[in-house]
Amino acid sequence: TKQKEPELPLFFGWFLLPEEVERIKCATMDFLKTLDTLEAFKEHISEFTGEAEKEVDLEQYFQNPLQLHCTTKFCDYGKAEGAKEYAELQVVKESLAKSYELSVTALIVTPRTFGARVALTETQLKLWPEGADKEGVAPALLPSVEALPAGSRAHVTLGCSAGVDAVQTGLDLLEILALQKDGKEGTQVEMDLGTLTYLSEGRWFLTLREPITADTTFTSFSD
Ligand code: 2AM
Repeated sequence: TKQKEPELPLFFGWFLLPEEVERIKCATMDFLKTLDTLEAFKEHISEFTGEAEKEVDLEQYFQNPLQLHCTTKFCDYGKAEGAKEYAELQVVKESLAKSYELSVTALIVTPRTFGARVALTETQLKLWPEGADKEGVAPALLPSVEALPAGSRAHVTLGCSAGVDAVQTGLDLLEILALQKDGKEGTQVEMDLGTLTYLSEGRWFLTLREPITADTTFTSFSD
């Protein structure tokens, strides 16, 4: 008899431990609370609300994801390209259920997403699939993305605005990194947590003075 193929998960990734989730949520929510009170932010409020005078409560604007994590490979139960190959990698199999410390070096806010940029270590990069950075990237952005170091897309989605899918966070991050590389930074504001930079069209990037670390477990997830 033929053996049944092992089923593939929705995705693989590093999942923040429950006690870490609270800590990260507190720190990042404090940032959101401050951001929407800044004059620099208010000047560009229409990029979030569509109207110049309207106010926005960013804490309400973004809906929280259920479990904070940094996706490595989106498998879509095997429908995604390269899913099976990834699941069968020795390094993936060996790393399941192991602990990893992720380092968050920046936060991004756009009209669509709120996310944390993750700086991967050499060891963590071994779990980052080849070509993952450019998957689903618009052709116009591809040359800039290909010029970024591997793992540039690594992030934790902290929230999405109504009707936006989490996959957008990585795309927003790449767009911001590409604009930065081209020297397209606008207004800069010094905050307690670090330097906040505006990058047009409602895109904000906070470079953290001190990285925020978070303990995680590498595992697969299926709904
Ligand atoms: P995220 O990594 O930005 O949070 C389940 O949908 C998870 O897989 C989410 O965490 C989501 O985004 C990620 N995801 C969904 N579709 C994806 C895709 N096409 N490519 C990469 N990641 C995807």
